[in-house]
Amino acid sequence: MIWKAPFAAVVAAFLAMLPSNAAQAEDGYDLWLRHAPLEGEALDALTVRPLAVVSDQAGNATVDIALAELRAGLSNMTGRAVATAAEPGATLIALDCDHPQIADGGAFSLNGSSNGLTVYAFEPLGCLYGAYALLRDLAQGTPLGEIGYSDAPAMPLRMLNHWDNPDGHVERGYAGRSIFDWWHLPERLDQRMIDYARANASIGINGVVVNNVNARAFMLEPRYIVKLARLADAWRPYGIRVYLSARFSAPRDIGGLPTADPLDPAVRAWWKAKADEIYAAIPDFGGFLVKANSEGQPGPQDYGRTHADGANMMAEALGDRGTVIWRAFVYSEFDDTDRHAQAYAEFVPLDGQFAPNVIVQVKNGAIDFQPREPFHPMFGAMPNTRLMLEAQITKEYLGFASHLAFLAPMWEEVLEADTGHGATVAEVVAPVGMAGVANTGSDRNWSGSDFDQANWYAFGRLAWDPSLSSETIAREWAAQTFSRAPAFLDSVVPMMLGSREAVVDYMTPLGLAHLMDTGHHYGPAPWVCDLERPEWNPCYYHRADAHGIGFDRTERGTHALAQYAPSVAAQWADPATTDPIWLLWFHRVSWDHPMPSGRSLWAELVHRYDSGVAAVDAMAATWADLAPYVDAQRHRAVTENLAIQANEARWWRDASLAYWQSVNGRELPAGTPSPAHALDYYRSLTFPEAPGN
Ligand code: GCV
Repeated sequence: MIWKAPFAAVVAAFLAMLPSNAAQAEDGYDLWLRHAPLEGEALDALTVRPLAVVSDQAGNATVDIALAELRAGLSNMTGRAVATAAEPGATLIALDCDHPQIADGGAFSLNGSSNGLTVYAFEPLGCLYGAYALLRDLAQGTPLGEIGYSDAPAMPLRMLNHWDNPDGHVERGYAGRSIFDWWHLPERLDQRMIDYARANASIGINGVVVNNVNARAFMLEPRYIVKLARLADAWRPYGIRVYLSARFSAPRDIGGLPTADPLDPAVRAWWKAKADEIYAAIPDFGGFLVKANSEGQPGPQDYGRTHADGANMMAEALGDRGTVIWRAFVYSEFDDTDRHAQAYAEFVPLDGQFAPNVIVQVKNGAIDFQPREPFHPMFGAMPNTRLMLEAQITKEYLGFASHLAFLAPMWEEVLEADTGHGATVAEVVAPVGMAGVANTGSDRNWSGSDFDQANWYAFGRLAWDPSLSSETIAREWAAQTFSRAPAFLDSVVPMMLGSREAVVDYMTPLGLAHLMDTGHHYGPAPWVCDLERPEWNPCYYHRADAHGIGFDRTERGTHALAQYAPSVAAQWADPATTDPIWLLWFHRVSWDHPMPSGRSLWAELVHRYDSGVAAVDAMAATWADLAPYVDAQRHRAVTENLAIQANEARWWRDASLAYWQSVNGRELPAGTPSPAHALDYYRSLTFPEAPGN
């Protein structure tokens, strides 16, 4: 076997030339916490001397997790064992989790010294966050000696909302079944529950609502409280508090009362007793999330009471132990005003009436998580109410799990928006927090696709620090998840940053919205005009006819624009000066309307659809070139998703154009390919089995 040694040497030399991790097959389970082997200066800095990770507070559950994470992460990155006690001459990573000069709430400071680095924090959770931050920096290839800064979360509440049902189905979930195995809890706690907490803690998530806002009352029963308590115990060391979506009619549904009227003393007593029962099992229970009087859910209006009456009643039951998060996502089929205006109309008059432990949770836009929406006019309009932002991480309206759409630019757009009330959206919600509708599921890669992990990551990072740029987040995530090679990052980051705009272009360009098919929201159906609830019809939103297209929300139309502060409304009042990305959201214009590009509206619309399709083709080409940097398994998975996306982008473009042509009778601009099929074909497609419905 004389050839073996040289052959092995040649293989080793060849592998060394390849970008890191190219040879290892990976299934995505490790998310951004892979801690891939370092090289060069970053490796030298950690291996020049023996490495030790220590803390005087070892023995505290949270500190122990921080120590274990650092030891495992450093060992993976350096290929060396990491000592658990200080040794003379060692590089020492120390955790000081009892430091009076650091603020509470998770703040930390990373301080380098000649013999290593100390993570200072006021409390163990700060040390845990500091440990994850240190690992994040190292995993991106930053040499230890260059790391030194302080950080603190900008928002107190950084939470995920799961739309997971107790039977394992996830509403708007595209990553398999629910990660919560309620059936086997409390006896069996899946390892995934720990890995999930770990992933969340690594990005600063500190609250989880475990069940769907379309809630089942039985999840408040004792048999579920013990299950929840097991989860709470498992997640506590990771700094995560559990919350429950509570069905407002629970006193009637499971409590044996004839009513759920929030002003009824028996109902109030029922909620108080229920809260006491939960706190007896879970002393740090976070509180209730409530969807009331929305899409068929029960609520205080069923009894002629207001949202404030309902929220305050539950807040009284929790007392200073917890928080009621009351959703502002309300609209009614019995209200014929513009759906856009209904939440503001219901909630803004209640400003100042909510109890101190009530938070009103507002979706980023006034309709429903569309690929692009202007910020919700409630932000800034309720100065005496604690408002929290709700974003959707799962891509209900952005192509499910198979379309690559990095959502940080969408959230950045909202967070940076100036409300005209003296604050940006980020500034309005910073004292309270952000919630993201989770995209996790039982799929091995958690999110249904590798790139959807980036949205989970980005949500956490933005909730921690809304001033982070999408580019920074994309770079961090891609370096940790795939490869830190500059050539890879310089290519993949721009691809990610442009990906959401591509979806907007091929689905709902120029301010169009809600053109997805009914119920499951998969694929285009702009032709749907006959659903019983008017505001569920795509036609309600596009209002296209032979003369023009778009929703007039100016004073000539529904006047919903008036809900924005005057300086903001002024930007969107005139179609001639409205940024084209919002044009059809606020205006109805003729197909010949002149656009800033010099094209007519019709030509511009076609151009945008084509741009969206071309952008997906470009993403696929970029990704193909990146094969040397990514393990074959994940590279192939992304490639296959991009192929689905390329087909579906064309489907969206072709079906939409075929429909618009049937309405406006216009030819496509010269040189533009015709839709592949006639409109009837697109209309005939049905997908009753589409996931997440
Ligand atoms: C949980 C949209 C979704 C629903 C979701 C609702 C909400 O309407 O399609 O699935 O219900 O928003 O946010 O409550």
